[in-house]
Amino acid sequence: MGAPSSPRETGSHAPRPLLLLVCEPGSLAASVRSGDRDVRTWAPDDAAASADSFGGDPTDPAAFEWTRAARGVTAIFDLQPAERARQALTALRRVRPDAAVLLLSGDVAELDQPRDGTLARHGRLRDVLRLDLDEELDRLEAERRAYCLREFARGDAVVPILIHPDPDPDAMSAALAVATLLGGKPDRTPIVTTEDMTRPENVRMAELLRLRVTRVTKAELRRFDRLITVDTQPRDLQLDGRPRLAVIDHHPPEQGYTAEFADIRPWYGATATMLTEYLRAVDPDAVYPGLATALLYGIKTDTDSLIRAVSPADVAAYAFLQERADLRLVRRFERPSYALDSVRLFGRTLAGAECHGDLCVAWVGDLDEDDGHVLADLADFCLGIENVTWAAVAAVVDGELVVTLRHAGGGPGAGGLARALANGGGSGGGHSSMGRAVLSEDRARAVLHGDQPLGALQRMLRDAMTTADDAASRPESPRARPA
Ligand SMILES: [Mn+2]
Repeated sequence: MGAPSSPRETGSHAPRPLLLLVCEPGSLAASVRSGDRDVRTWAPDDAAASADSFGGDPTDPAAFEWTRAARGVTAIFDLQPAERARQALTALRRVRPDAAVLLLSGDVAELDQPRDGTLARHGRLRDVLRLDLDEELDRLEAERRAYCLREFARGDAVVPILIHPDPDPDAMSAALAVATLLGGKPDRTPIVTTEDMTRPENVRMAELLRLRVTRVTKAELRRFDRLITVDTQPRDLQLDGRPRLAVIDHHPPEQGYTAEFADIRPWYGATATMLTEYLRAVDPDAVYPGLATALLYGIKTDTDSLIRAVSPADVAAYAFLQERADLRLVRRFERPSYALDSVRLFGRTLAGAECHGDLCVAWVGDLDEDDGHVLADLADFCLGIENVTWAAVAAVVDGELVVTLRHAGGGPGAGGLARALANGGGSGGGHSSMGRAVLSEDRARAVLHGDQPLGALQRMLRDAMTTADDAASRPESPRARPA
């Protein structure tokens, strides 16, 4: 008998994870339904074969070979005797070490491996059908992920946790959660980044939570044997498969690396949500108030207070964290504390901003590298101007021309425009609503050679918008780091 049909697509999301039912004939397997998973039932004889079933000897890994490419695999085994169930468990894990497994075999004492994503339950399938199966399996899957991540980290004395440059609250809180999950020893699991934080509220959050984020170079990162990347995927880092990687992220999957452990869920609003699930599954008490506060703030900022790109999982994690978080501390993170010089710079820049139709362009002039966040704040503000759906704020930082973009609307948007701007020399990327382009020193000089930087910027942006529209029908190039 051949392999069953591949999991079907659900909307714009990735294929759904699989739920395998490996039960003795005559059980109630056919009556199992799952809201979140595609169910595939083991049918030992060809007569029962269908698109939703699979055959083969379940104690032989070959029977599970077809699940190798599935997004996620969870299994329920109800086989007699217990020894046979154990062999089936081993066979499945040979192909999918990440699979969570619920064992229903009668004599289970020797099968029970607490906290590794294997749950042995007394009873038979009909007993389990009375439970909220999806909830139970969700927890089991999170437990298995946590177990696999811990196994990965056991491989070395020091395993750094890498977050993206200029880290945001989602990245920092998720990294803190990973460190906590792995024992909470900063010397063993230091949190590292390649570029320091610039936004004042992020710096304040790190200070108030006494979070230590160490700046490292790419060369230093490559000296480690193992790395865990959180809220980011490691482009241009691995050489010949080194360092070995575990990747936890909610951005779309990227190419250019191989990971030994990968948990990538782009339909989640925040990586903090994913880590909240890990901790809830293995040790809810490990979510101490400071960590709960950080994770809640991470979800809040990445989802714009649960109104942007939010999933039911984000809402559930938020509700769990709210009971444990210090909400007064969150309000202290959010209270702005701008330097007086920055405020005067805001005033000068806004006074000179020009709006034509739906585009607002503002020119800051020379800007200190540490004040990079000023561009994002100004761009956010300019997008709030009447009739404006595109905002661009530019400055010269360290000789390079940095353009921060905002867009209200869909399509490739700000990220697409940033990529189009970068086409003539530089780097650019971002989401539909936020983008950022950095143009090389030569390019900056060529664009700004006159004494009318605003006019030059407007022309460059209009040209790039035309190119971006043309490119919109082509497949998207790999994303740059989050804006
Ligand atoms: Mn994030």
